[in-house]
Amino acid sequence: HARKPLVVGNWKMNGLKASASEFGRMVEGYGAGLRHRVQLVVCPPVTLLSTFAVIALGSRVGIGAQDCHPGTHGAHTGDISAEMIADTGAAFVIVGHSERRIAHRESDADARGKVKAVHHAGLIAILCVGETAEERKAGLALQVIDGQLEGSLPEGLTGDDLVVAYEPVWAIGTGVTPSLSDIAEMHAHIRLRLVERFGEEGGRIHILYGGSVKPSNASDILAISDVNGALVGGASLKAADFLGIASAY
Ligand code: G2H
Repeated sequence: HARKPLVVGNWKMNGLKASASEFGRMVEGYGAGLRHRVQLVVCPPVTLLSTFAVIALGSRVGIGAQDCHPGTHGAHTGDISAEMIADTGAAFVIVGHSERRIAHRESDADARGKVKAVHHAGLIAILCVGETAEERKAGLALQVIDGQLEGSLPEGLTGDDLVVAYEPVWAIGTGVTPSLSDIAEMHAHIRLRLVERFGEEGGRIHILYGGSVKPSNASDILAISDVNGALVGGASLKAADFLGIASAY
């Protein structure tokens, strides 16, 4: 893999202005020892994007949003476009997180429209895919992921436009993770599909694991081949935990 591993923090609906000091500690710790080994990205709520982008200036810590609207502008009360996100200084947008697929009934087609919008705005999409517990029990995990990748990815993406995050829905915020061999199987499978789809570029796309990553399990998970980093929720809120995970590299 040509590029640095990528560790992304997804703050979800957490964080107020006062959280800037915690983010500042992440930026400091990253500069102090990690920045040559790993790329760090934090996705705070949209209200903090500009503030965090200013704090991150010059540090090479990336900033991302957690969602966007597929359109460019217009009468969409409450929505945020990819261009608005770019305007804050952010470089990444998470798309199709299972919490959005479930709570906001987002489909693969919705995710596809958003990935396109992110691409057109010159940002990098972090597309989330993942099966439910029922789907895994029924032996359908690989098939479900195939369907999500097929349905959510527009044509013509490269390793510079796209990151894929595998997040089994049953591992999110539960403290439970798949076995290392199940993670390895899924990541190898996703790699195969990305290469089928995008040729050589498919080999350059980062594939992140997400779901209950913490400092104590990070080194085992991040050592798996074709795991090119992590998407971290709960454990990304505290600098000590988040930097502890990134230190696995
Ligand atoms: C999965 C993950 C981050 P957590 O949603 O996207 O959250 O690490 O809290 O399971």
